[in-house]
Amino acid sequence: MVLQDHRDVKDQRVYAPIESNSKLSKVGPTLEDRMKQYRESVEQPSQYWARVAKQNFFWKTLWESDDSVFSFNFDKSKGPIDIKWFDGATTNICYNAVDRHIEEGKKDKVAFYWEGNDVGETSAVTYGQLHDEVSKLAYLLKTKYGVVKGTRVSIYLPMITLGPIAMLAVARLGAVASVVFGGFSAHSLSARIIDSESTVLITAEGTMRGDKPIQLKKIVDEALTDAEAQGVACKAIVFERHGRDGVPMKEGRDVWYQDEIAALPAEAASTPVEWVEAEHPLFLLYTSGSTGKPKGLEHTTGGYMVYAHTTFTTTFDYHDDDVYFCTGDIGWITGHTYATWGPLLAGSTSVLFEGVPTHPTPSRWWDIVDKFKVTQFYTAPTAIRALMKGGEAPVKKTSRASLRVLGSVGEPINVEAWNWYYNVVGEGHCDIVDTWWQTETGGHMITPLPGNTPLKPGSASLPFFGVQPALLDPTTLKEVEGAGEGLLVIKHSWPGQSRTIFKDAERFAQTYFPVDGYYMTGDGARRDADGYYWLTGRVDDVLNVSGHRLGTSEVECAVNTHPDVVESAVVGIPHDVKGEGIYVYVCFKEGVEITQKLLDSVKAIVRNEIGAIATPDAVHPANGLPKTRSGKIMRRILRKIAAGQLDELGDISTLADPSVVEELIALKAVWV
Ligand code: 6R9
Repeated sequence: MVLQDHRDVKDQRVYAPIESNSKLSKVGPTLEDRMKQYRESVEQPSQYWARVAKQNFFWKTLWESDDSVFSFNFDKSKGPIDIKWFDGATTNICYNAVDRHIEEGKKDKVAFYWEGNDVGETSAVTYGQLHDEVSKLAYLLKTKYGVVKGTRVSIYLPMITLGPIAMLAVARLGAVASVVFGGFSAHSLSARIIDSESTVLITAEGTMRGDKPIQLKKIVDEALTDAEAQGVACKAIVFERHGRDGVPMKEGRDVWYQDEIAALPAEAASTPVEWVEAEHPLFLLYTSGSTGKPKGLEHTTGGYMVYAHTTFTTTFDYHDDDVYFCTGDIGWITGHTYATWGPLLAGSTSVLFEGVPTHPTPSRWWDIVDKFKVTQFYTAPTAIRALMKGGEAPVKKTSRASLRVLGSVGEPINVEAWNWYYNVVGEGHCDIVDTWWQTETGGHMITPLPGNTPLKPGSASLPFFGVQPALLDPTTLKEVEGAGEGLLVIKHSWPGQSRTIFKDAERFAQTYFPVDGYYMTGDGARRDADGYYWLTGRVDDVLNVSGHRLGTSEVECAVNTHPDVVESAVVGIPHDVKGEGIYVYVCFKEGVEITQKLLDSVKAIVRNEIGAIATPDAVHPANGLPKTRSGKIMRRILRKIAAGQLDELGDISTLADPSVVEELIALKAVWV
């Protein structure tokens, strides 16, 4: 494994927590307050988490003893990888996220302010309304589709309130949701429906992204036909978002959501919850790894619930009257934990936005912030960098006075973007929480806490309660003590940890526990003398494009489906907005004439196979790829050529044919 460093200049400044936030902070105003709680959480993890879990949730039945709320084995040599939290207890997360708040008098509190793609399209859903809608959909799923505890239900939707409603309805029945990002292609969607063996898909006929209409149903038709051909018969419930004209519906397979809901009996509004074990699966979320097809990471009910709520309320220092806005799509883990479960479990009011930050103007997000008086705002560095390009004026036009906390997630935030976020968006009155975590971790792992933790731009700072990070030397695989750099691993389980890969426990063990006793994150990090962590990027072949995870092999597989391609190699290149761009080397078949059209067709095939987020930034024709004598592609060299760092190619003498390097450089001069 190679440590890379994607960071730019190091800003040595340390920013004290915002004073007004310190006065509010539930953890306390000083780092010592945080450390005291941290020490308790790692010295007595059972007691700590038992206390948290009892305080904030309803359990139908409790776990056996507070002395052992968890058990885990991270060491393959001692037996199978096994992670359990609150085992023996029973609960229902939908009950905790909706019904419970109603019983506590929050029936008329707004759960979601929804803001559509176009200005003027807006609505609000209270907890009472949410309960009715969730109940009805659960009733429909149960009575018409036979969805029961454990059934997998796929969800493929734009950012409309039906997204969280569908996730809640599925969980109400103890069924297992698999949300697929609405920007994914038919192929990606069908692969996920097939792997999860979903029997129902909840979707919409279309959406708008800025000026661009997206016909989701067309993609769905292709995906469902494909799934059926491969033995997975999946039905579709289609939400009418813009209209039914010209939308083909397949008899016996597709129905309109609105028609079905309108036809339900009155009792549908009070569908009871299904109590499930704490370790019962809650959802699958497919994510990219360094090899093979995307893996369906499985999260379970009790631990995820406790972790989502605790991290949400703590990292954003959530208070009862706050209005929170997360721009993450429900198709990603950020949209699961921090646009859906965390905010709902806390009984918060949050904003759900369907559109893009630049439509109709680049002030859109800040207009929304002012409209709903948003207090906490959570987005990704790539979006901040894109908005930075448009200058300060669109931001300055708005007030943003309500903001207290600005969150960042998805990739390391570069110092320029951090400063812009802090000074321009936050005008120096907001703490920035740079939250490091992963699909696999379920929730925040390393993060500052508002009003509490001094901020160093570019550092995610300190571990969250209960989280025990360590750095391993990449050569010796021994722990690095004190300040230093290495592979970031976690030594002890935490409640939000993913339990397995759906149908592939072996891959889960191999991928995440290659070193006995540690959960391997796949990221590299540096720890400074204050114990602050500085994430340095992936150490494996996973790309991070605009905060989205993509495997190099996944993109290569897509390129290789091109009829003129013999083989390909994909590497990341630094990109000033996306963070990382996709650079594809392609060897075409003998006799194929290289033209711009041909190179464009390679881009198109990747877009069609995976989705627009995977569209390559550059296609570099190659006569051969630099390989070792044992046939291993030397990506290090490909990365350097792509980035134009020709004086840093290093030793190329171990290549089977060193002349390919010169050829590649010459071809780059002509085509890229
Ligand atoms: C939540 C999410 C996980 C990967 C992770 C890391 C990168 C996320 C980061 C960050 C530096 C941060 N990452 N947050 N790197 N600083 N604050 O993004 O999950 O899509 O699974 O991606 O994203 O490389 O390993 P996921």
